[in-house]
Amino acid sequence: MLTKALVILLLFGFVSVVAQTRKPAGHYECPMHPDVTSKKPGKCPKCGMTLRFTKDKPKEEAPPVEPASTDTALRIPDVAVQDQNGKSLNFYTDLVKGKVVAINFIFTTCTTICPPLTATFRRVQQELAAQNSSAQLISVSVDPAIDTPERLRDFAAKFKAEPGWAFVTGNAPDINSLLQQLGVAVTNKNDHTPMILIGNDETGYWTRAYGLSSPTSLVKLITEAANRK
Ligand SMILES: [Cu+2]
Repeated sequence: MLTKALVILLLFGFVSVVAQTRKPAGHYECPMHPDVTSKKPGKCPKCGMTLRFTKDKPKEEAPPVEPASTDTALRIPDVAVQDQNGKSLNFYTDLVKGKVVAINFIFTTCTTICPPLTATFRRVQQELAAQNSSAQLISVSVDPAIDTPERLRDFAAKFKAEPGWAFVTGNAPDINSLLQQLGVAVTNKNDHTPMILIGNDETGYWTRAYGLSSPTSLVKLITEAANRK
């Protein structure tokens, strides 16, 4: 009886070793939470993003994503956009130039991370207002074909956005080039990242942060950006 069980156990071990050597070495990983890994495809339990197939690193693991990294060389394109009131604006000139801004990336039909991202921004706006901060918030649609200014206006109203928070869309080529230059372009909108760009245009200081961090820690990063000389 014991020998039989042992044989079966050994056989299982052998089969699984064979199966593993035949599979390409890799695993599924959340683009935003590298600590969330899985052998099978699925969604991240932390943010709901679709896990991406990632080849196993031969030796050294990639360094963990830092909460914020500086990006001083960032160029903000001046593409034509429309805000939630249907107003035509130039992205850099009207929304960023000379300002301290925090930018996130959303689409109104998103059922995963955009509602919590937007709720976080709402609380960031309240905390900034309480501190008399002049920092501005910008939410860029990653789905400009669907997200008309009207849809953005309804979305903004749902999250009680106050003035000083622009929701922008535009024609697809313009928005795509904007996303590309900000380093957040994705081929599938559902793979969009919960990343927030925080910057101080006057000093050219830019940093990236995880968009689902606590509002307080985001406000701290925005205030730090504002105080950069
Ligand atoms: Cu989303």
